[in-house]
Amino acid sequence: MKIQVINPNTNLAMTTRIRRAAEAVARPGTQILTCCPDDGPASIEGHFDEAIAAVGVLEEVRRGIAEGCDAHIIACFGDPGLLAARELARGPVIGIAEAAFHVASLLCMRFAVVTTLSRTRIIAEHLLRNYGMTGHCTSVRCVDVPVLGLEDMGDELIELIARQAIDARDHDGAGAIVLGCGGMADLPAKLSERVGLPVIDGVAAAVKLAEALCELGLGTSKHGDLAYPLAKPFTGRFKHFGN
Ligand code: 5HY
Repeated sequence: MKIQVINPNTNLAMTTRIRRAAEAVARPGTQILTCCPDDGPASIEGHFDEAIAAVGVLEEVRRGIAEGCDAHIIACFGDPGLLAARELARGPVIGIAEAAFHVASLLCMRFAVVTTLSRTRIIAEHLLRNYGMTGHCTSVRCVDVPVLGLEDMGDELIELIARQAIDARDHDGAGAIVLGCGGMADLPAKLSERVGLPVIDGVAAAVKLAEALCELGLGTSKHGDLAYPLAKPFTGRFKHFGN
């Protein structure tokens, strides 16, 4: 089985962290193919970044389809381009936010999200609403660290996230914590021990869900809502999307 894991931003160090997290949980027979767009934002921290990054996601999905990938994972907590990617693909396409929400909802009555910047809280709230998960989420908390600042923080970052997670546990009624950034993919074990709750990283959750769907012989429904895009010419820099 080949699973494509796409980091929608262009930061190679973050792509490596995401790759390691995916490979750590993949079955022995699963090949993880990680990638990130050549063009696009170095990090995704708002609606504008998401919109630009979504085009890169779609280009990577097209490439993954051509390379025979069985499933595709969008490893950014905003799940940029998810539905458009599902129109392109026959295999499962899984966003790490949606994956993490569903896994967390199986473990507790109410989970909390701990993400990066306060300005991205609304993105997580929109996803919770769109995925029908609002009733399962007690709060979206932020550590107010830029996405690319996560890498160099070490234990300081653990403490910042743990503080929010403990407050969510003690004051919001959270029974589990969802990590709201692909750049936090290497932190669940340390945080779970520190906080005493299940801590879910969407990269790992998405890999296991993708494996399960592929092993069940299930892929994206191509009837109706997520049918392949209609054939039409595209012009200019998007000419290669045309058919
Ligand atoms: C992510 N941004 O997972 C999101 C996290 C966020 O570049 N990768 C990014 O803070 O929205």
